[in-house]
Amino acid sequence: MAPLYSVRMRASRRGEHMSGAERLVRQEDVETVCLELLRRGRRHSRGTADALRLAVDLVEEAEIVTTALPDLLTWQVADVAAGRRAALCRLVAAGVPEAVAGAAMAALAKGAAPGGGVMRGAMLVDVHSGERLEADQARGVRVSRMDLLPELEAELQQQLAACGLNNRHVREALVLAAKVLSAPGLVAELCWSDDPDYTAGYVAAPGFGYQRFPRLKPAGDRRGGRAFFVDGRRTDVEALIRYLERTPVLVTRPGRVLP
Ligand code: WAQ
Ligand code: MG
Ligand code: MG
Ligand code: MG
Repeated sequence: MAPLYSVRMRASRRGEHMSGAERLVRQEDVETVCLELLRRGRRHSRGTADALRLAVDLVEEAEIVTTALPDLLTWQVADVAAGRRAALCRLVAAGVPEAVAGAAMAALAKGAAPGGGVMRGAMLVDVHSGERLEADQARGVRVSRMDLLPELEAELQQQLAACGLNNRHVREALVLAAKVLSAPGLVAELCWSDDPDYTAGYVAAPGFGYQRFPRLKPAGDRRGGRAFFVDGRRTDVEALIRYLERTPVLVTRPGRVLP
């Protein structure tokens, strides 16, 4: 395999997170991807950035892990309240106690960072105690060093286009969820976007797929985020965080996209 480079971007405005992205690319694509992320981070639906960071790191080839995309399905929901009820119900089905799932949803709804802002990364929630395990609750755990094998891109875009879902939010969230679901001790993930013009979100879990809900927040709402539910009793949390942040994961196998 040719060497891969991790390319990460984060953009902020007066210290507030605006957008971010993480890719794993071949050497000949590093420049193009840097430029693409620079342009994307500068102007975002959350606001124009006043600071932007780009990081490029060569990835240790021997460390690369491969995984599959989760199967995708959509639950049609009439409104935000129905979407949140359905998401809660799917989290419970995935093994998260209702009280723990409900508390995490409430935290995302009001802004999970201290003071109610948006976090750059995800909350890490113990399914047994409901406690938050991430060291920095303003930042959270930012999953990085993952991407889709370039040879799978066209197939994925076709599958998604057939369901009217071929947009960047879906493609990137699927890849992120693929890495998250491959992590040791991970029970489930809950997400909805912090982009004011994107109201969809999902619940994902190992062996359960990526189950999306078109409405998990009202249009115009700038609050969103992610919660990773973990089995705190049986998981080395430090190792889990290291895996999420550092281990390069390449998605080499497609999933199904259900109509
Ligand atoms: N690692 C951890 N948390 C992240 C990451 C990451 N790499 N990227 C984003 N987050 C967190 C962070 O708190 C953001 O504020 C929040 O998630 C939302 O990020 O239709 O667009 O990039 O199926 O705005 C999901 C639904 C869209 C897609 C998710 O998230 C669909 C989305 P965004
Ligand atoms: Mg983003
Ligand atoms: Mg994103
Ligand atoms: Mg966003």
